[in-house]
Amino acid sequence: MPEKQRLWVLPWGLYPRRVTIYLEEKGILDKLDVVPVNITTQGMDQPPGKPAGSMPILEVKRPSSEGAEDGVYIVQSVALLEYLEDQYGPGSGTPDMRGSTPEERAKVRDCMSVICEATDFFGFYCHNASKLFSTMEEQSEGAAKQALARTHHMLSSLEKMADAKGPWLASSGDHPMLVDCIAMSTMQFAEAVYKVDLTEDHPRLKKLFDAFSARESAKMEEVPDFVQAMAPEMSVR
Ligand SMILES: N[C@@H](CCC(=O)N[C@@H](CS)C(=O)NCC(=O)O)C(=O)O
Repeated sequence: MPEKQRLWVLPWGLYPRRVTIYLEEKGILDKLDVVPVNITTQGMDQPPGKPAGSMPILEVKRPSSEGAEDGVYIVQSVALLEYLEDQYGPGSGTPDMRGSTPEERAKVRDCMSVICEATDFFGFYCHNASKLFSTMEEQSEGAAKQALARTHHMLSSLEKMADAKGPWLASSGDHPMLVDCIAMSTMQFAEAVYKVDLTEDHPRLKKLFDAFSARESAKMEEVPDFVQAMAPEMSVR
């Protein structure tokens, strides 16, 4: 039997969660060898075979031998989701999570761009406001304020674009699309790690969050104690 492709994840991490929620929703988690990477106050583990760098990382082609440089990897969550959707698209017996017409796909991608921008701003806010990063990075209260405001601005834009009926953002179907997995991971991570409710003042996102929370795919691993202890201490809220 061919070896499964390895997927390295920080199990509770913001960007890796996009992918694990998606895999659960598609029912294809068992197609990959999902490798959880541990993080402690000493830093991140480096399991054998994992390339250096942030997660998620998907191994498209395993290197010919340990340490060889001919392995092929995808290192950006959105590219990785698109690749998996290409592999397990219509006809694979799994839900189509990109849309079946150019218009539907455009709507999903449009909303994806907005939630990705909001997510990156939220991450920038956390790095500037949370005690978790205070000894590792130079922090700025002004930057934190601006980043949080931009996060909410983008979330408001997303709400305006969203399908009126819901709960899914870019379709009226019976299952979430790629954009919903991304939005859910952002809202869940914000709540679980930083105790920030990103759905406050965004009722349409709250509707998505509540519907998604009831699904099996939304079950999330425990956040390590040291992260839980420091992360929610924010200089700006
Ligand atoms: N733009 C990247 C961001 C990935 C990222 O920052 N991942 C975090 C975890 S949520 C990470 O792995 N941080 C640890 C590190 O950089 O070593 C993506 O979309 O995949």
